[in-house]
Amino acid sequence: MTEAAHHPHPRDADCIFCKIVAGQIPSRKVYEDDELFAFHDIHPWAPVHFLLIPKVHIASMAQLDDRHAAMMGRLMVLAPRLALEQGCQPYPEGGFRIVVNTGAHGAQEVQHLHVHVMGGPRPWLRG
Ligand code: DGP
Repeated sequence: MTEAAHHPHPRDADCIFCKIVAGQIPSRKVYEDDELFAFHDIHPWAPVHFLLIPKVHIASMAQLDDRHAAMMGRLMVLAPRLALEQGCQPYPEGGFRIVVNTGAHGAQEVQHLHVHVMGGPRPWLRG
């Protein structure tokens, strides 16, 4: 069996978000459980801007399959709760924007699936 098969969260040694999950690169953590990790974006576009990621290395949305459905479902259910905890104002006057850049045409820069959660009063820097 490979090392990855033994590891609870297979990592890509060169992946910056895997290093953040492992604590090898510091981040401002928002949330962590056995499968998911969230931290503030280093270049925020909005008053609230954090990234919600699976701990396991998945390069992008394009690599998802049925085995990931429960985890991605948990991620999407968690996002609104964290958004409020981080200072997004309640729906419908407040709310938030969720963006998942995927691939070159999707303007994805970091090749570890990440869900941007942005909110807070406008105007925003971008988005
Ligand atoms: P994108 O792949 O285009 O969806 O954007 C990647 C985002 O990741 C971008 O908004 C900046 C953020 N980012 C990149 N490197 C780091 C880092 O080392 N720490 C943190 N906290 N955020 C990062």
